[in-house]
Amino acid sequence: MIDIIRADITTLDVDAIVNAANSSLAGGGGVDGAIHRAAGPELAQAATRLAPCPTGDAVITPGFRLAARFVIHAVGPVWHGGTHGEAALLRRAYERSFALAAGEGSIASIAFPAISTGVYGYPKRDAAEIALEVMRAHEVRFDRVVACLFDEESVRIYQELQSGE
Ligand code: AR6
Repeated sequence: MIDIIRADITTLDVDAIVNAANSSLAGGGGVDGAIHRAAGPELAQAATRLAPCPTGDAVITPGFRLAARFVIHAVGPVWHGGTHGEAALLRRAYERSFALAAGEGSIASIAFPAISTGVYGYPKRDAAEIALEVMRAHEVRFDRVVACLFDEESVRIYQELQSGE
């Protein structure tokens, strides 16, 4: 069962947190800014060495000052109305994050924010359907998979989808 919580993802004691990054991997606003502030400047140094990261892909770095040992920086799509491959790109961002987590070998717990649903404008319910579908497909390989949400509406949407509404 996916663990749906409302929290600041930077506070979580999990092996890896996923960042909703942009291709430059240099930090930004929203959850990206919060993660970079909490991890310290080493995070941007490590991440930008791996830039640019195409939309729909992800890279992995250490978590530096975070409790999480790793940060997986995933680049979700900007919403352009839904006819520009957004769904496939969002799905790939989640899939690539799981592939990196599995490939690392020592990641048993992982937390995801609602990628693309802030500044990037992806409709929350459509994004949540994709996020939960990919999380469910991979959860058996992990002790804990967390959907870490920041706003009440996202929590309600995820809970509704989880309960089959
Ligand atoms: N913990 C968990 N979730 C959070 C946090 C937090 N501390 N802060 C915000 N959220 P966004 P995007 C939620 O805009 O849409 C950045 O500038 C937020 O409520 O962070 O993928 C990057 O550098 C929303 O539900 O990411 C990129 O340029 C979700 O995280 C761009 O924004 C994602 O919102 C990426 O846009």
